[in-house]
Amino acid sequence: MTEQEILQGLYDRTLVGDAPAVLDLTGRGLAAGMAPETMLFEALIPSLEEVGARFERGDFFVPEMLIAGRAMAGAMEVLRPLLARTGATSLGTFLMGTVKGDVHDIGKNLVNIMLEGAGFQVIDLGVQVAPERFVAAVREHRPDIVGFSAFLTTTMPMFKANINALEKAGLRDQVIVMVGGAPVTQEYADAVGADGYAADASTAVRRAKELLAGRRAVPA
Ligand code: B1M
Repeated sequence: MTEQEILQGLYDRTLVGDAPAVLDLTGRGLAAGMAPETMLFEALIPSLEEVGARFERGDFFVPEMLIAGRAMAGAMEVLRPLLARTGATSLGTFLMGTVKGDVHDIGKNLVNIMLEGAGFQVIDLGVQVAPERFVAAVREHRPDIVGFSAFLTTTMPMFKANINALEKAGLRDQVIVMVGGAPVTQEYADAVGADGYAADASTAVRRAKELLAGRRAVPA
C-alpha cells in the first residue's frame, strides 16, 4: 500500500467507524515509516471533522459519531506513546479535565499527549468533571496550570462556574487557567476570565509554556 492509500484508508474507515481497519492501517503506516503526526493531522482529524459536518447536515446521527470517535480513539492508543516523549524532566504540572455535562474527550486526550510530549506532567481527571472535583484536585496536586475542555456551547458556561469555584476556595491566584475545545474562542476565554486559550493541541503546548514562563518571571 502507498502512503496515500494508507491516509485515504484511515480517513474512509474512521468516517464509517471501522475500528479494526483503522487500527490495522495505523500499524501499516507505522511499519511503512510514516510519521504519527501525518496520520493524525492528514487523515484522522480531518475525518472526524467530516463526521461533525455530516452530523450538522443530518446525514449522521449520534451512533455514527460514537463509532467514528471510537475508531479514532483506538488509533490514538497506538500513536500516543510515539507522540509523547518519555523520561523528560517535568516542565510543570498540568491538571486537565472535560467540564461537567460534557463527554467529549478525544480533543482533550490529544492535548494531553502533546503536553506530555513537550515535557509536562499531566494529571487527567477525565470527563464530566464537576467544579468541586477540579477544586479538590487543584488543592491536592497544586498544578501550575488547570485546563478546562468543553465541546458544546451548552457546557462552555462551566468554565465560569469552575473559575468561580476556584475563587471561592481561595485558589484562583495560585493556578493558571487555560480553556479550549471546539466551540471556544479567545473572546469567550477572555470573557470568563481565563488566563489562556488555544484552538488546537500544538498551540495549547506553546501557550502553556508562555503562560508558565510569564508566571515564573514575576517575583512572588
Ligand atoms: Co459530539 N458534538 N455530541 N459527540 N462531536 C460535536 C462537538 C459537534 C460540533 C458536532 C456538530 O454538530 N458538528 C456538536 C457540538 C455543537 C455545539 O455545541 N457547538 C456535538 C453534539 C451536538 C453532540 C451531542 C449533543 C449530540 C446529541 O446527543 N444530540 C452529544 C453530547 C454528549 C455530551 O457531551 N453530553 C455528543 C456526543 C458525541 C459522541 C459521544 C457520540 C462523540 C464523542 C466521543 C468522545 O469524545 N469520546 C462525539 C463526537 C466524536 C463529535 C465530533 C464528531 C468530533 C469531536 C472530536 O473528537 N474532534 C464533533 C464534531 C467536530 O468537532 N468536528 C462533535 C477531533 C478533536 C481532535 O478535535 O475536539 O476540537 P477537538 O479538540 C481540539 C481543540 O478543540 C483543542 O485541541 C484539540 C486537539 O487539536 N482543545 C483544547 C480541546 N481541548 C482543549 C483544551 C485546551 C486547549 C485546547 O486547554 C485547556
